[in-house]
Formats: sequence, structure tokens, C-alpha cells
Amino acid sequence: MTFSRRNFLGASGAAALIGAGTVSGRVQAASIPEAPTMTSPAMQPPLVPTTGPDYQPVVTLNGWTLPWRMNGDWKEFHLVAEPVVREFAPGMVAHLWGYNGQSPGPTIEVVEGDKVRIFVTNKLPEHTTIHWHGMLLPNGMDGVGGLTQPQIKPGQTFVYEYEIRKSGTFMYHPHADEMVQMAMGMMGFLVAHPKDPAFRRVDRDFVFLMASYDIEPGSYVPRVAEMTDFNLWTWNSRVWPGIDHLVVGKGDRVRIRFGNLTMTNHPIHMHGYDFKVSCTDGGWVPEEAAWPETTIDCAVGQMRAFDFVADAPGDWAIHCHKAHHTMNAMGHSLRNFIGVDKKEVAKKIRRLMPDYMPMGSAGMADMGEMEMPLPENTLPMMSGFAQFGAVEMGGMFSVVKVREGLARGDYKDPGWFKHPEGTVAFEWKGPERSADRAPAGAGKPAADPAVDVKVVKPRGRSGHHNH
Ligand SMILES: [Cu+2]
Repeated sequence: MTFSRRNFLGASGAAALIGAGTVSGRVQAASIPEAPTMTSPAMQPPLVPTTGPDYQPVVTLNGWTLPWRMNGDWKEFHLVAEPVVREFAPGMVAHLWGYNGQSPGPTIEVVEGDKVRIFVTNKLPEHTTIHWHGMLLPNGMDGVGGLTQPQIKPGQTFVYEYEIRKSGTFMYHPHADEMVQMAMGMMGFLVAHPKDPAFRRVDRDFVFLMASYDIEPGSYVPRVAEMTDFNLWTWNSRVWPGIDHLVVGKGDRVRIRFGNLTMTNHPIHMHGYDFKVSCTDGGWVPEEAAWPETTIDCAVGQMRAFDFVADAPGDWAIHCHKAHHTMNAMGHSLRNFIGVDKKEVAKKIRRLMPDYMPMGSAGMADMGEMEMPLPENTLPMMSGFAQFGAVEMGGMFSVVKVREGLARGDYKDPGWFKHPEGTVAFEWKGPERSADRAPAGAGKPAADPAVDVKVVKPRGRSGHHNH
């Protein structure tokens, strides 16, 4: 782990030094805990609890969990709102606002029944607040600037104190100059674990927040007044191929939780499985009422979690099903040139612009592998490679890698899936060649279909629709 731990006391250390219940809440608040920071976009190992009830800590894609200290009965955190530089994927960084060195901010993990004290220091050039989305708490801790508290001015530190009344899936974000501050990347995940360690427990628990940015190709700062036309669709302020894979052991019980702070809905689809929607930001869905899905739509301001048992090994795609949301910048104002022969035009244009490449006469898949000159700090519209070639994706796309024999807590990338022989789609090259290609049985054609296939014709009169 690379976060700064200067003077920071671990979860057990502080409690031992200060002694439980020796001073009142207000006096304790006089000493501010260290604010650890993280600038690496690499996924940090889950933070296993050392005090209090046991729980399965979450893993934040390309992120981390904020360490805390115990101070008497209180679990204390320190968030610092500040400008940050975030890599979206290798080849592009954005100048954003976030917390403790990163956008999104660190994930906060607490337990039902915890008394939580969160210090918030404002190092932004304008005022801010933090709203604890979905939390049941005293009205004055709700973080709505002007309505429930004065805004936190630059340089000030405010304290939020509340008891965690229920477990579930939550998030935090500013409720001050909200349009600008969320468009700049200010948000973070908040997970409240159940007091009962066995309640709805899983073996791996992944979290990410969805955000959208409008960053002109060649620039670094989001346009914050954009309402609908965003060009970068992110999970934890990362885009494919920069988003961590979700590494899972075969047989693991798995939970994936996400929240939506963009300006449109995202139907999140996972291949290879059906799953149950288990939790929303409103609470747990009772097990007998959890409904099956393979795509779960997440509206603006909503959070969803789904659970499954990882019984099918493989490299399974997980992505937003809006095709424009699995593209990076430059994908939106293109005209459709399918069927247009641009060879003659291209020759003429190349006399003026030697680098000119005509695109899209037969679809745009060629953009997934081309090395076209791009403006600086700009990602290709679609990119990323896997064992069979270009994946032709961007934005909200990743891979759930289910593997046999992974150790508990092993999240290292296991590489691409080794498919059992005869289980990969293959090119038909006639009966003999294809029989060679797939000798193991699965997917092997039984005989020459040209001979055996029976053509089934619809019954009824022609032109009449059968229902
Ligand atoms: Cu989407």
C-alpha cells in the first residue's frame, strides 16, 4: 500500500492510546486524525477490520478504502476535498476535484451500530459540503449547504457525527455547487456492513461509482456546464481498457455494487450468468423477493447491488448496454459512411493532409486496431486487446475473470482465460477442416450440414402471419 501514514494510527492503535470513553465527543473532536492520501490508480487490497465485528471488506475498482482510527467509542475518518489528477486510462489524465488525492474519493466502510465521526477539510478554491446519500441520520448531518448547515469555506474543517442505523450500499457527494463539483469528479462509495458477520455475506464484494465527463480531445479539464452531451463514461473515473478486471474464484459468492452520478441511466449487463438484485440504496431486498436479471438498469442517483455464485469459469464481459457508453471521446459527432466509397475522395484529401484516413465505409470496427494520430492526452474512441484481438470498447466496460483455484483475497490479474479444447467459436471451412479444428466434441459438427439439414418452412398460406 502506498498511502501516506505519517502519524496515522491504525484502527487498533489509537483506541489503546486514548482509552475508551475518557473524554466527551466535542473534546475528542479537537484532535484531527491524519488524512491519508492515495495518488496511484491501482486497486488497493481490501482493508480487513482489526476491531469490532468481522466483515468481508469491499474492493474498490482502481481505488481504495479510507483508513480510520478508533477514538473512544467513535470511528474517525478524515476526508480532504481537493484538486486531483486522475489517470482515466494509460495515455490520458484529467484535472479533477476529489478527496484525499483521488477521484472518486476513498471508499468509507463502517458497520451497523458504529458511531462515526468524519472530519471534512476543504482545500478547494470554493466552498463545499458532503451529503451522505441514503444514510438515516440527524437532519443537521445531511450536508445540504444553506439548508442544513453553512457551506464549508476553503480552509475550514467541519465535523459530521452520526450513528450507522442500518447496513447497506451508500455514497457521498457534495451538496454545494453540485453541478460543478460532481462534474469535476467529487464522489465516493460508502458501505455499511451488517453487525451480524453472517448476514448476506459474500466472498468478494466489488464497488464502483459511475460518472460522466465532457473533456474535449486534447484538453485536461471537464466542461462543467454540459447537461447531456458527455464524451467519457467512467467507472471510478476510469475508462476501458483502464478499468480493473473483477477477479473471482470459481465457487465464490460475489457481490457487485454500483451507484450512478451521471446525467442518464445505465443498464449494466454481465455475460455468462443470471444474478439476483440484492441491495439498493434503500436497503436489502429480502432474499425471497430478490428478482433475477442479466441487465440491471441504474437510474440517476440510484445504487444497485447484485449477487451471484461464480460457477462458470471464463472471461465474462460486464458493461453498460448503451453502446455509446462503451466508447471514448470522439465517438459522437461522426456521420454514417457505411456503403460510401471514399477511395477517390481520400486520394484528393491526402494531397493536402498526408495522414488522412477515410473511416467507416464498412462500419467502424477498424478503429479498434488502428494507430491513428490523436491529439495529445486523448484516448482512442475504442481500444483494448485480449487474446483474440482488438476488443473495440471504451468507457464503461470491464471483464469478470472467474478462475479455478484462486486463494482467498487473491485479486491479481490471472491473464486471459484458457478455454477448454473445442469450446471456442470457430470458422466453418467445410466438413473435413472443421472436424480437424474442433476434435474434442463440443461444437463439432455431426456431419456435413449441406446433406443433413432439413429446411423447416413456416406453415400456413404465404403472406399470412403465424402467431
Ligand atoms: Cu451507460
